[in-house]
Amino acid sequence: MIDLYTDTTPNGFRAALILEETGFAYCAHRVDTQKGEQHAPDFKRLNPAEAIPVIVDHDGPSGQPITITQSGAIVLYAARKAGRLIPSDVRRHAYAMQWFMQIATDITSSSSWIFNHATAMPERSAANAVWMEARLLKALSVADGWLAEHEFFADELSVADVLLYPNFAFRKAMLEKANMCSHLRRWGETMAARPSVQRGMSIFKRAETSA
Ligand SMILES: N[C@@H](CCC(=O)N[C@@H](CS)C(=O)NCC(=O)O)C(=O)O
Repeated sequence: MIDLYTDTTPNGFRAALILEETGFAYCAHRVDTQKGEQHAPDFKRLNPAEAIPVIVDHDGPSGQPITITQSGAIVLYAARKAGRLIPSDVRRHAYAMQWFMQIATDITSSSSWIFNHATAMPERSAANAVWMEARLLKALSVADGWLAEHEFFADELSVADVLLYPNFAFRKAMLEKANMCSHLRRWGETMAARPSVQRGMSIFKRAETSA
């Protein structure tokens, strides 16, 4: 059994998606970051960085429990444990790793995150928000160009697709409004049709506990 501590944010949904996709039994606990529950002492013991998502796999390596933070690390851990979503073919493996890194660093951390916080920073600037939106759209356009010639980032479903989907879902309306990234939106529809993605994205709309 895996305990998942998460919230309804892109990073949080990544962990839910990989657990749904790999089919491990898990129990979801909501940590409401808007209410500051990530700062509670019990949660801080799980992640001193005071951020979701966190998993505790009670059947970890050698049967011993393991606690893992960082959405990307959780995606890779579950994929490896399941023996899925990390292609063994060398070319596909390289594509999966390249896009996993590009999504984790260029698309989500240095573009989507900054854009998201542009309106919440102590000194707000409309010009900065416009600049950050353009930067995010550029980063997403690079993924769009790749997906024009690839059904999935590694030509088969992989950890890279799981990593990006929640961020894409949060930015879909922006892309539609800008009438941009048709290939990325086609990929998003393919992902959205997966029952595992639907379950992961509605994790707290369903029962509080999922197994
Ligand atoms: N790099 C981390 C980022 C984790 C993160 O920033 N989580 C946010 C929610 S998406 C959070 O818990 N923020 C709480 C806070 O900043 O106080 C990951 O990928 O898991």
